[in-house]
Amino acid sequence: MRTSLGIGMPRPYIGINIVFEPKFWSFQPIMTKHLSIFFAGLAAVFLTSCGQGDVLLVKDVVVNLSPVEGNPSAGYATIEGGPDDVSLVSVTADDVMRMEMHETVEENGMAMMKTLGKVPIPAGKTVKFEPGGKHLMIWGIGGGSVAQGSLRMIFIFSNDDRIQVDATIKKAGAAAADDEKADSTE
Ligand SMILES: [Cu+2]
Repeated sequence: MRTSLGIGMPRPYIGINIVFEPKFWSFQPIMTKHLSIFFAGLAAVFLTSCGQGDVLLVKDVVVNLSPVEGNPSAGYATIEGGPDDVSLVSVTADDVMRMEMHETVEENGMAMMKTLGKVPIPAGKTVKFEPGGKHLMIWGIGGGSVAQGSLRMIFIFSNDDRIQVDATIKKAGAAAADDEKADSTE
């Protein structure tokens, strides 16, 4: 009994090794091929969605620094809509006291400022914050940001996208001065 088991035991192991190893190796190229087809498919999906050009993004962010201490500065930006309609719900920055979204509107021949709770950003459309229209009103920009000439901001959207940008701080020009005059009528 013992002797026959002792002799018999190694044989199945040898058999398994010899029979299964070549099969195992021959499976590998097939699996790799399937995986590469899978990844190629994924890449195609990503390329397709990128190819449409509808990626939510924020660019050309500029702050026109107020020349008058205590007066708010104005911020401008270009926002390109993504694949879906969203709203810009807030713009924040760590290094400011307060920031609001405003729109300059004309009422009875007078330029007035209106606070905006949210700004619709339609899919694939460009929305501009620019002098005389929508703008950011910024109070109390930190001296460090002013000294380095840039202010880090986060644009928060209704789909929970948060886009961080470094706005260029420009010393006050004519456009900024006009905007502050309008703001003082608030
Ligand atoms: Cu304003």
